[in-house]
Amino acid sequence: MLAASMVVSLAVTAAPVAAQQGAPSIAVSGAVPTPLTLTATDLAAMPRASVTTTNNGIATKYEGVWLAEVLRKAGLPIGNGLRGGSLSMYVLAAASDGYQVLFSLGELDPEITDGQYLVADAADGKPLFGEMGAFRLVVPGDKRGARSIRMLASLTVVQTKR
Ligand SMILES: Nc1nc2c(c(=O)[nH]1)N[C@H]1C(S)=C(S)[C@@H](COP(=O)(O)O)O[C@H]1N2
Ligand SMILES: [Mo]
Repeated sequence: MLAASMVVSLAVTAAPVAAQQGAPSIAVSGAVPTPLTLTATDLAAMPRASVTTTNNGIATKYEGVWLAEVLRKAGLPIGNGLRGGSLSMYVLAAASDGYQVLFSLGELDPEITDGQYLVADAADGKPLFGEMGAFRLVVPGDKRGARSIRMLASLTVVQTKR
């Protein structure tokens, strides 16, 4: 009797936990026409790009999707349409450990700067995992890796102009 009731209570508590532990994703929200929740499957279906970083002489090839493409998918005017009010927008990238990094929308537009901002889901041919998290925003042009936010969980777009 006791064993049977334990089995039942385990089953009841395990189901919600499994639902919470669904595929890792990046929430794209805020001042965007089309809020998104992107999983690795979604990123795999988007235009792919890669960058190589070198850290203490060790090269790492990150693969993923340009951040600009993610923002375009969320309906932002990347490219020719990025002008006027869009240039007073920013993107707050946040990780599951609480780390946050801020980018202006203008710096992320490949028609405005040569900056590279990759939403990476793989390194050296393997999916990211562990303390990297499933996703990392890699900024290879930076002198230090401080803005290359691991465990990327959300991108919140904010319009400052009123
Ligand atoms: N989520 C998260 N990302 C982070 C950090 C962090 O504390 N949390 N530290 C940053 C800093 S200060 C550096 S220098 C790099 C280190 O990345 P690396 O281990 O690939 O060299 O990660 C960056 N990304
Ligand atoms: Mo750092």
